[in-house]
Amino acid sequence: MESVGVLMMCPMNSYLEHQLSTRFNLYRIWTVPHKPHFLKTHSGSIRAVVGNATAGADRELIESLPALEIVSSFSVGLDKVDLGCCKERGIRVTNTPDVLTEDVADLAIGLMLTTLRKICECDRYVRSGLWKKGDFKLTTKFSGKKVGIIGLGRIGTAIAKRAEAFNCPISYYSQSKKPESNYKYFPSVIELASDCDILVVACPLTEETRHIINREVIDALGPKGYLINIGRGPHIDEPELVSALVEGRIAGAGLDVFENEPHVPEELFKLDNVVLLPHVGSGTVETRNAMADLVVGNLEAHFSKKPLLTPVV
Ligand code: 8YV
Repeated sequence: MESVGVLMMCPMNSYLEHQLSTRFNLYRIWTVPHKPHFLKTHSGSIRAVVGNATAGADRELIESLPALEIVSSFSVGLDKVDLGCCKERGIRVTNTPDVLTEDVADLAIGLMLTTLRKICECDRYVRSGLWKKGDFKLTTKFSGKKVGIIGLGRIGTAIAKRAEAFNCPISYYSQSKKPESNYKYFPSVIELASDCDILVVACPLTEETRHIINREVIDALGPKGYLINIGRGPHIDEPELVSALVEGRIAGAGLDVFENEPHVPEELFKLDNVVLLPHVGSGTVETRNAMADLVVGNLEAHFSKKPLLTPVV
């Protein structure tokens, strides 16, 4: 397969890069000085694109690559891939489901605990020597809080299971009620937000879920409510969230994702009611290696005409 051209869209993971480079003719687009010229010269030989949550395959890229057969994403979320365009052109698409579910769910629980118990602020308190001047203020209990989850897919379900171990009553919103679930279902996000203490975003980003957290939802969550986002930045109307946090219209937020990563609204830096993480939900060595193995395995399967491991399209 050494002659198969594979185009990687941004630096993602050194193990993945190594595995790809030993099997395929790997092009790293971020190292190319003039992209349009590069694409023109190599378009005939690029048969696969490897993207991730940051850079995928939009219509413009897909249309500039006439030999493209497959897009293999180093992510479970496919919001950076034009799935409609891939379908139209018979281009296969794969992602990395399941292998990252536990890590992302673990991180969601971590965000709930760090946000309510102010663990990061406690750490800053000790490091800055403030403890010598007095005890840390009291925080908010996590166990038993009502957790409302938007999206009861693989990750949402894994979060629910973990939160249950903390005696948290679970409710959820999704497009339709899940007959297999005993959790309380709300047919709208507003109703879910009004009824829970902690609202967690765990659904895919689509046209329907963009800004699913808007001012109305934030106000329904209210001044004692917390918002946790391990989905995608654009799920939240970010300026609305920032003003709600600044004005104390919600109690706090734990955010792993932002609208314009790696840029985070600077107003948040001075707030102690937020925990800010650099999109690390799946960021463990074990999980990123498993994701890389899936990306490579899908490409190998495709180019040896075997069934794909995790096909989406
Ligand atoms: C990654 C993700 O951060 O799977 C997803 O949808 O957002 C992540 O696992 C990313 O794609 C790794 O580069």
